[in-house]
Amino acid sequence: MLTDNLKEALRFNFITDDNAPALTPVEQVTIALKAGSTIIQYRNKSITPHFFEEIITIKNMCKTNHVPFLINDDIILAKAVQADGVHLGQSDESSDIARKILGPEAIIGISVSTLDELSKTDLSPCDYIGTGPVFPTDTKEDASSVIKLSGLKTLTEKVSLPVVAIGGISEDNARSCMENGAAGVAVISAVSRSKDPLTSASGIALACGCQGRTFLESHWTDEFALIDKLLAPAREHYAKNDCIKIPPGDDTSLFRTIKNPVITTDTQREGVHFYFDWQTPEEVGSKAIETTLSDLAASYAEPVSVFVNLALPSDVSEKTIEALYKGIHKTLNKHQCSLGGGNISKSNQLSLDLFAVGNGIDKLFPARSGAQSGDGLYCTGPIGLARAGLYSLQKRDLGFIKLIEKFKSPAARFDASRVLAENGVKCVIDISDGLSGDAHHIAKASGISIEFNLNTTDFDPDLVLFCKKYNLEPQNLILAGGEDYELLFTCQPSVFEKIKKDLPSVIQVGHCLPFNKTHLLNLPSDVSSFQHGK
Ligand code: TZP
Ligand code: MG
Repeated sequence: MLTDNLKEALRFNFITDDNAPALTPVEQVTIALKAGSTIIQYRNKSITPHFFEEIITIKNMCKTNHVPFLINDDIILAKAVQADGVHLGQSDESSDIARKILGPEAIIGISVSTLDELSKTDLSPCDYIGTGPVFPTDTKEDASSVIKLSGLKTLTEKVSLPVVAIGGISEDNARSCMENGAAGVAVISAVSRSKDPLTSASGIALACGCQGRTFLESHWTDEFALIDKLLAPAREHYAKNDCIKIPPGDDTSLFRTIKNPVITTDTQREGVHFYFDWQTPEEVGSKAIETTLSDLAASYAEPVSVFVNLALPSDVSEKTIEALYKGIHKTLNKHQCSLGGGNISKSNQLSLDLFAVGNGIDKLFPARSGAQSGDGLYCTGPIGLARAGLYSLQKRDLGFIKLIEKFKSPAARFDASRVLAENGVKCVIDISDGLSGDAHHIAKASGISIEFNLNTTDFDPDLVLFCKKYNLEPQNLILAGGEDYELLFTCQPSVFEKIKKDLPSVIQVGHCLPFNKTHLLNLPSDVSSFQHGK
């Protein structure tokens, strides 16, 4: 941990009291965090495995509120619950072993009360010292003798590590500890057994230069209550949707007859398909629906219902999940599609598995195998923008708003899909993998070759500006960039002329030829298809 951050974090240590008459450790920590405690230590002198849930709850509360969480005495427990560190006593395992087990980032504190103990303690693996009791205390029966403020001062002058004062600390004397060299104070009973714990904790916070915080509610714990909450808008929608007979919430959803059922699935994984660094949970939810429905648009199917299986790490807050579902519901509503149901399970990584059901049209099911030699290759709008938008975000260059929007908020092109269907277009695919990758899918499935003819006058002006700034070739982003979710299609040039009247943004990007050695012709050698995660 950075030294400056650690010093700040050590100002107000709250240590849990496993024996407090009125407040559970979870209640104590809630109050301490609200008051402004900067680090929490879990201390329980009669610990059994039974307390595991309590520890995890407190750890999650700390994580949500960005406060480090330490375990008292037990290095293995600290490792097991992935605590931020450990506080060791003189008779516990050595700090050297703690460092080896918990790693270089862990916070390791050690109790040192006297100069004699100081001379015998290896401080090199430690980040801070806890010293006391500074004042008389009833909380620790085997505490050594009181060292008073003078003892505290002597110790702080002898060591370069930050020193935390402990023992009998209250709102009345916390400031004096800071004035005698302490980097912070550690408190148990002045909070856990106070008649007015929040006021006492706030007084201590003030004395140590800390501020109260808006307490962020912790993580999801009750799967069923959460599912209920998340499905509520879907039940409202059910009343208006004549395709679903039984609303979500039962074991299955019963659909009225869907004449031409079209079904598709998609996965969105944090760190592969989305990053909370630059996408809000609402944007992630919205994009997950658009990208899944985009496959229906490419199949001329009107969306009916989407099922979402959510894999959730336990430290994701309910607020984040609700925002994710706000995006999901908003986008489903936009497409007059319902949430059919889903599931939530615990996982190490946040991801969404989505399944969409649509109603296709009679007689025509467009396929990637439907291209013929003599067809043109067309696209419903400018491409390469989403990849450029992703680069802008990675470079923290937020000026390219249109490009960033295209990456963050693509739209499933149902408007274009209807026009293509009306004109009998037989070969359609949505561009998720980049023009070259998706054109290759078409060429291979249709047994033809595709020659690209990109027209520079069709290049999006923002894309051109971006490429100029970063010395990139627009055609490389167009051919290899993914996630535009425009529709790529082939048809006779005469059909294209008709389509263009209804969809002016349509552009030609190539044409189809009889198969000639390789499926893609005229492809720059440095272009490789976009792959997620690369
Ligand atoms: N170590 C030295 S004194 C002490 C510990 C754990 C007890 C601190 O508790 P309180 O109630 O804040 O005096
Ligand atoms: Mg101890």
